[in-house]
Amino acid sequence: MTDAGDITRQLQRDGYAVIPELLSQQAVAAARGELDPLLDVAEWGSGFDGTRTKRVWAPLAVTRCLDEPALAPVVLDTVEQVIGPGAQFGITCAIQVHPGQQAQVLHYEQGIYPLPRDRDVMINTLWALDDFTADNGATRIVPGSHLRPAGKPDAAETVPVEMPAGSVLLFCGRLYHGAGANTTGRPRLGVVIDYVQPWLRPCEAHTLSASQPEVRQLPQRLQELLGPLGEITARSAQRYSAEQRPVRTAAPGPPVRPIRAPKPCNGRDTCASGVMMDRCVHRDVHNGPSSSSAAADAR
Ligand SMILES: O=C(O)CCC(=O)C(=O)O
Repeated sequence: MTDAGDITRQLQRDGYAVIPELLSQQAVAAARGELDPLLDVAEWGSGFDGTRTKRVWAPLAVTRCLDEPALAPVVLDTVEQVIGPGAQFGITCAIQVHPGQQAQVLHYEQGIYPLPRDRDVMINTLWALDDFTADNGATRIVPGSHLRPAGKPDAAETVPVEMPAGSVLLFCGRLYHGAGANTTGRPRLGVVIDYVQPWLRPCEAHTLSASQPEVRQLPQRLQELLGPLGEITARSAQRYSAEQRPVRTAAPGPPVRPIRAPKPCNGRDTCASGVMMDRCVHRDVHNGPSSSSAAADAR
């Protein structure tokens, strides 16, 4: 399946779609070759991420081996059809699920935003750089769960998305899913590239994770997705604004009174509170502690 219209319809109906072997085996091997050394030095995760799972966050800042999947035309067309124009990257991350890792807790990615579950604001892609199988930690999904109200489904409702290396799983930001348990002796490598509507703050600060001079050398489309060239155009702004808000001018407030610095105390004048300065409770402010205590001593 490589038609964005068909994939969009499947996403809307089932919440997910798989495009088998969209990446060539050479591209898979090249990506693995660049990611493996980064994963070797990556730390083990904890809690939600998994104690037997390693992650390389923001890989697009350090390698160009994922530009091809990140810019796959059929993926970008689908993203635009489902969540609209001007998308930017959300999370980008290489995820290596090692032997012994338990199944991840079920969740839905756009749950990071406190929004109602009545629309998709995010499309997730998970690229298999190993064959994904039921026993090596293939992502488990709950088909159709994007259309349900919030509430974690039962693990028994999940199905593993088995797919050969080079394939991509696209799923709605509302679909419940999680990495599966790896009961084999070999790690499973996948790359997550999420796309979010342009008005949302991405989970990662892509504009900071890569150096700007380097980012400026990248293809224009990649710069748009990373942020520096991203913009909410007039067209998309109209589409995303929940309502047309009138521009309000601020009501005139009381006149602003100038703030006067306190005069140094000379023991005769009155301070702003109307008290002679040598008796004023503010005298330490006017005089400084040492001179006011010197004045007290003199009395
Ligand atoms: O690696 C996977 O299969 C899914 C990981 C995931 O959903 C997550 O960490 O949010």
